[in-house]
Amino acid sequence: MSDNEEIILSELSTEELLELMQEDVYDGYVDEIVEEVQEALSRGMTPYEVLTQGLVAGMDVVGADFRDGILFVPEVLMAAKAMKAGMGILRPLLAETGAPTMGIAVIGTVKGDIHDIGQNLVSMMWEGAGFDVYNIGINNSVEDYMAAIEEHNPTILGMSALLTTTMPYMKVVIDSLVEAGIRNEMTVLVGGAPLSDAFAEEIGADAYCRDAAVAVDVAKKFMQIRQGVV
Ligand code: B1M
Repeated sequence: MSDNEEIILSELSTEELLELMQEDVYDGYVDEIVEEVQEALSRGMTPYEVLTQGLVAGMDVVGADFRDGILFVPEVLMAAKAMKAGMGILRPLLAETGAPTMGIAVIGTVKGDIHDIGQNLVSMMWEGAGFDVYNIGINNSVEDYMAAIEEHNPTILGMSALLTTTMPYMKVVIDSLVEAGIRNEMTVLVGGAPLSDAFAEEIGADAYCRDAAVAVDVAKKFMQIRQGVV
């Protein structure tokens, strides 16, 4: 909101606060988002509620308007910056569960793709669930994944792709794991808006994760299977 300075956050209902947060993600207002996230947390909302009902909900509208040609790359970059500022506050809170290590995870966005908000969220949520997470960022080639696997010896490999043009690269990575004889040493989980269960199956991944919460549940489930618990 452009006239945000006139708004007294503490006087808003929680519903209004969340609406404002969504609008300010849309408008790319970093300082306002920081204040609103803090206000929402001070009201007792959980970090996950603030994330999903405020920041992610705002980014959903950005996505729809980007698709429809109402917003363009510079505006979307500003929205991403505001979203990241909010996520910066939530990150330590999501991670602070003190849970014992569940396993080691490497996650990164595939080659040709620079979208990282979703995979950063998954990283944070995995950390919060007790995984040691190595986030290798964006635009990862097979060689990048292999180097990270060699260095960290993960039990879970997560890959993210947001573009229909980059999602096929996930299969290139999985095929390389098979060729190297290490595919069965880890669980491969994939995610990103254009993917589906059928796609994950087709490329030989263990599962598709619709969102970060699902990514946590699925990762835990596979860890239990590996440990012979279920
Ligand atoms: Co991009 N972009 N973008 N973009 N962008 C999309 C993806 C698009 C759907 C927009 C649209 O048209 N509606 C469209 C793709 C169309 C398609 O392929 N079918 C698109 C396009 C076309 C492009 C460009 C080509 C635009 C251009 O230059 N003309 C370009 C490509 C750049 C590249 O990668 N080479 C581009 C660029 C950008 C920005 C740089 C401006 C910016 C990215 C900034 C950043 O990430 N640092 C951007 C953004 C922000 C988006 C949208 C608007 C939002 C993505 C996002 O962050 N969502 C997006 C529209 C949309 O997705 N609705 C769009 C919020 C995030 C929390 O959700 O990433 O889905 P998401 O992650 C979720 C789940 O998918 C899942 O969990 C997450 C949390 O719940 N998940 C995983 C994700 N990864 C996972 C990994 C896992 C598990 C779960 O591993 C186990």
